[in-house]
Amino acid sequence: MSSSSSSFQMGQLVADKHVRYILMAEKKKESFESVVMDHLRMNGAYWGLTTLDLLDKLGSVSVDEVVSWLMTCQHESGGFAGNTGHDPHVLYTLSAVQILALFDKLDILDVGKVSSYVAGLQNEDGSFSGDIWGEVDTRFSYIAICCLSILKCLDKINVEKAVDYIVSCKNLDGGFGCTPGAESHAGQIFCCVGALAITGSLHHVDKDLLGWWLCERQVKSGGLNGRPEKLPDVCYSWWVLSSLIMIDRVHWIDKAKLVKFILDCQDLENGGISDRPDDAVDIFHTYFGVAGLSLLEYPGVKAIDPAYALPVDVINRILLTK
Ligand code: GRG
Repeated sequence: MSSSSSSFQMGQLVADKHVRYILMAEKKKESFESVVMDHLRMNGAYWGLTTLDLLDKLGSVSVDEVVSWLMTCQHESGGFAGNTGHDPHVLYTLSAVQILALFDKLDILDVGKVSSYVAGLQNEDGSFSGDIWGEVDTRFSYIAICCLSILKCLDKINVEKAVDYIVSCKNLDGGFGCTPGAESHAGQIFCCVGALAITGSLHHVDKDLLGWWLCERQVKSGGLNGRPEKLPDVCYSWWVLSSLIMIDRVHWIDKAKLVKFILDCQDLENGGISDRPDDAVDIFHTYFGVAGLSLLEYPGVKAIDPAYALPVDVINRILLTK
């Protein structure tokens, strides 16, 4: 697809409405959505704030308010919880670190403490648990590696073993699952490819085989699914597309059709993006829709890094400084 504006004539991103939707979602604390999201508010904050930054509207929120709430979620172990008073988990720890990175506030952290919490979750076989309860999943390998890389503390873990474990989750179809032998799924593929990209280990990926599996995720409507025979969902615009970019095979899908699918999932009146056209919007799909458009180089959306899931300017600021 050419990146000329003529390719984007089919519909338009109602960016201002999405910004308003995100800012309102934060205020509606009594709503059903807010109540069910309460325990994972840290993830919600990362999705909302990153979307605002991609749309160049991060300045609409109070940094001090967000950062002081965020710090109340830190546990004495160094890990972060999904909300004040909850238990820490590596999932929320990455979101907290990503939010601080967005605001250029990483210096508020006791980096030694946070990185020790994350590194302490590595198991003997190189895998990672999500918290003290021990569930193992390649999601947690990605999260630990991404988090420690942002904090410049990858030397606190055994990277070689971490990579070996991820490679042991590779399947004959070229994809990756959550544990060895588990079915390939686009979400897990993002995690494994992302972790391999960050650690400079992409040579373990069979790029043509995986690229073929990933581009077969595009269905008639232009949307992407997460595995064969499943329905398309806007969130896979992120999981599949970011993986295709990291293995340099993004030209194998029809980008214009995917742009149209994402734009068709917008609530044109009240803002927000849903999983599929005409479904209810939520902040998760709003983020992944906008992030997908960013990967598709949609005009007016800032570029996002496919491995770190943060705007490229934020990642450059972190990685290019000592
Ligand atoms: C920083 C972007 C970022 C991520 C952090 C949490 C995480 C790391 C990655 C999650 C990867 C993952 C497993 C995504 C899939 C999420 C999802 C929509 C799962 C639904 O699975 P099913 O089986 O749905 O319910 P399908 O689409 O297969 O029918």
